[in-house]
Amino acid sequence: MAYPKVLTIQDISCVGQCSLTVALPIISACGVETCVLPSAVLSTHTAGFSGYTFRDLTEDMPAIRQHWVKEGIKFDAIYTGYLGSTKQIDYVADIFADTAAENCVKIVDPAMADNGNLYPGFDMAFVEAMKGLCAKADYVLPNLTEACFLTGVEYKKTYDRAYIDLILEKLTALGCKNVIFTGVSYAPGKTGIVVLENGVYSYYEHDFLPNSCHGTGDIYASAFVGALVRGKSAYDAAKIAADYTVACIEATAQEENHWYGAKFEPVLIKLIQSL
Ligand code: PXL
Repeated sequence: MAYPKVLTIQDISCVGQCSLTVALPIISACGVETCVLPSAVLSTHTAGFSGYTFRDLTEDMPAIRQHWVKEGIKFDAIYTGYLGSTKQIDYVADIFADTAAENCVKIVDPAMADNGNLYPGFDMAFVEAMKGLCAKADYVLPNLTEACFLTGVEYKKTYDRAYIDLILEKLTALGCKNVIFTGVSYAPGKTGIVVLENGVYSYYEHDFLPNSCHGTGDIYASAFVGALVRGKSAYDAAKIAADYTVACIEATAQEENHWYGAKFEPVLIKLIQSL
C-alpha cells in the first residue's frame, strides 16, 4: 500500500485525549490518509468527568455510508474504537461490507471496559453485539477486561499463561482471527502484549509504569493501525505501539493535573522515527 486510506470509526470526546482526537493525529503522523466517522460527540470522555454531554450519531451512519458508496469511496483499512450504541455495531458491519477495498484490513478495538468493569452506558447486549463485530475483524485488540467480557471468563488480577491461553482459545472460537491482547502481565513490574497471529503466539514484554493514564488504549490501537498499514508485521506493529505508549505515559508522569489523558503529542516524533 503506497498511500493507504484508513477509516476510523469512534467518538469525538471534545476534551480528554482519547478516541478520535488521538486516532486522527496519530494515524496521520504515520503518513497515512485518515478518514473519520464520528460515532458520537461528547463534551468529555466518560471516565472521571461527570455531567458530560452525549450526542449520538447512530442515525447519521447509513446516509454517510450510502454517500461513500455513491462516490465509489473505498478504504484500505477500517479501524473501529468506542461505539455509542448497539445499533451502531450493525451499521459498522454494513460499512465493512460496502466500503472495504480489496484486501482491506479490519481492526476492531472492542473499547467498552477496563479494570474489571464496563464503561458507563454499556451493557451485556452491547457485549453480545461486539462479539459479532470481532468475528468480522482481521485483528481485535482487547484489554484483559474486554477479553473477559467477550469470552465469559472470570476477570482476575493475577493469573498465569494457562489463563491467557484459555481466553485466547475462546476468542478464537468466537471467530476472532488474530488477537493483539494488551496489558498482559506475567511478572511483577512487567506488562506486555500477546500477539496471536494465524494461531502462533508471541509476547512482547516491557516495564509496567504505575502512573497509567486514561486513553492509552486508544493511543496504542492508533499506533498499531498506523504501523500495520505502513507495512510492519503484526508483531512489529504491536511492539512499536507498545514502545510509543510507554513514551506517552512517561511524558505524562509527575503531572497531577493531567489525569484525564496522556501527553501523546510531544513524543509523536518517536513513533514516526520507528516506522
Ligand atoms: O478511551 C476509550 C473511550 C473512548 N470514548 C469515550 C470514553 C472512553 C473510555 O472511557 O468514555 C467517550
